[in-house]
Amino acid sequence: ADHEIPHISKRKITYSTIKSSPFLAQQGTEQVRVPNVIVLVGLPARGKTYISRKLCRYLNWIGIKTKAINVGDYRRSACDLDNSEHEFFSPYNLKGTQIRDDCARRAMEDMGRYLQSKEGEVAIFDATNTTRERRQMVIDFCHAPERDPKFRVFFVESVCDDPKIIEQNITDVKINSPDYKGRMEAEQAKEDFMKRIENYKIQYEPLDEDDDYDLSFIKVINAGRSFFVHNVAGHVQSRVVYFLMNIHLSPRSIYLTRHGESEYNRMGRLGGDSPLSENGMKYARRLREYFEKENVRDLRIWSSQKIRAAQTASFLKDLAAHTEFWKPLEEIDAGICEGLTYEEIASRYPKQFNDRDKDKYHYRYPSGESYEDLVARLEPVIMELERQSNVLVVSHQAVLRCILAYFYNVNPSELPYVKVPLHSVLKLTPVAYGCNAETIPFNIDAADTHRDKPANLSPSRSVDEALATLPKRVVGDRKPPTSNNPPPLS
Ligand code: ADP
Ligand code: FDP
Ligand code: F6P
Repeated sequence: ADHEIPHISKRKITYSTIKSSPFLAQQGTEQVRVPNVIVLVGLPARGKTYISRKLCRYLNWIGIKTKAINVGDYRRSACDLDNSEHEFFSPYNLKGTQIRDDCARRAMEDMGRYLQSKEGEVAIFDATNTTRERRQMVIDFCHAPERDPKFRVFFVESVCDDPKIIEQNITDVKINSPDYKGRMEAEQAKEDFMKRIENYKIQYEPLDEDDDYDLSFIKVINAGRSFFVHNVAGHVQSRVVYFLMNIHLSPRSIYLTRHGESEYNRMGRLGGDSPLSENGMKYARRLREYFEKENVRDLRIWSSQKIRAAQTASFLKDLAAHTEFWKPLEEIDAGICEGLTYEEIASRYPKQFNDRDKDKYHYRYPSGESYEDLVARLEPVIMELERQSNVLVVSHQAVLRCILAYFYNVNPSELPYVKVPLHSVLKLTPVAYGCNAETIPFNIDAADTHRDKPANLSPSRSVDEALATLPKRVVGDRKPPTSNNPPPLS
């Protein structure tokens, strides 16, 4: 699996053994799904919850059903918040230690139920797990005799000795947690949290290449400056490693926009390769003015290769450090429906139109694509977005829905209905556990291309019922044409 590990300059990567083994285990002649457990390890304020949530979002987005379980939440609901001060976390506090172990056990049981229910494929166990004894408890649970197949365990340890990062994490996140918020002043909370860390340090046993030789793990050192990867087994683990090696914490913004309005947008026609309308050209010019003012350092522009996107991006070219035209950023391929309007599809292919409304995420246009296909096509784009600094993506309605779903954790049934209007920019800026989103509308007329899910999903519905949520058309007759020949693509 070496080819799956990227070369990242400026980062030190040490590989121990990387075993290649399939996601599905073979039992007799039958293939069985192997549940995976990802166990976080590390002192408090090392980004474990951040990593858990981000990984959870990514795995769900690529279609691997994942749940992150935070043991801190169990502790907060199990006992009085007065028990959140540093004394509670001392290894010499027997009652505290017992409560923490009980919480970990209850969280593990919930995790087991989730993985056993077949609802879940991966569980992320987010606690400090700083002692070998605790880690052994998790392994014993995952490898319990009654489990068939056993849960595959992968440890992700975050090691950080950079006082600036730790201080920042405490200020940004910890003092605002329910443990402290409204109960203590910021300075007092910071001081208490530092003492909590000292209490965990007394017992901390980091993962070790020799002492933990049989375990599978990655150590993320100083927020990704270097990595130690050991004994990776299986598809999920190798994807996790690849993902963790690509994410970074440097401040930056990601700008997303659709191309300016196209001739086809005005006619309500899907796909094709038509040029910008007059309004679309106006938007491209205004977009340039916006980026002149934004003055973004080392801006990279990634545009779809379609004419309408390339035209939009070309207005900005000299403001960017680098402009690239990516095939994977092209709009969903509507197959036999390319160039048609929704009205034409509803009247020519009523069954196809109905099937798409019933399950828009999984529906694949004949000779074309589904949203699910799009997500698979966009995975390298997301990975590259994670690696890069400031980026502007110029793409299309369906593609941007998929990208937004990754950042906002939108589930597959809602993803194809995310609103991405023409002539506006969405600016995403990462903060603590998620990202801030700012929508910048440009107030330039544009066609509305968003069609909501209609109420009537019956296969026997009329064309009018199928078209009940049709957006207002700018140009052309709304009635379906009588001819069966689709119009030529421009
Ligand atoms: P923990 O769960 O370890 O107590 P948190 O996840 O709550 O810590 O800390 C969140 C902060 O950690 C975020 O502000 C984020 O910027 C930072 N962070 C994310 N990844 C890492 C990492 N690998 N090392 C150190 N800090 C990180
Ligand atoms: P968090 O809430 O950030 O996830 O500070 C450690 C802690 O942080 C405590 O809240 C929680 O009790 C603990 O993690 C869970 O781990 P342990 O079971 O190892 O204590
Ligand atoms: O109408 C503009 C457009 O980008 C088409 O090219 C594309 O087929 C469509 O939007 C995707 O949106 P939906 O999946 O809602 O039909």
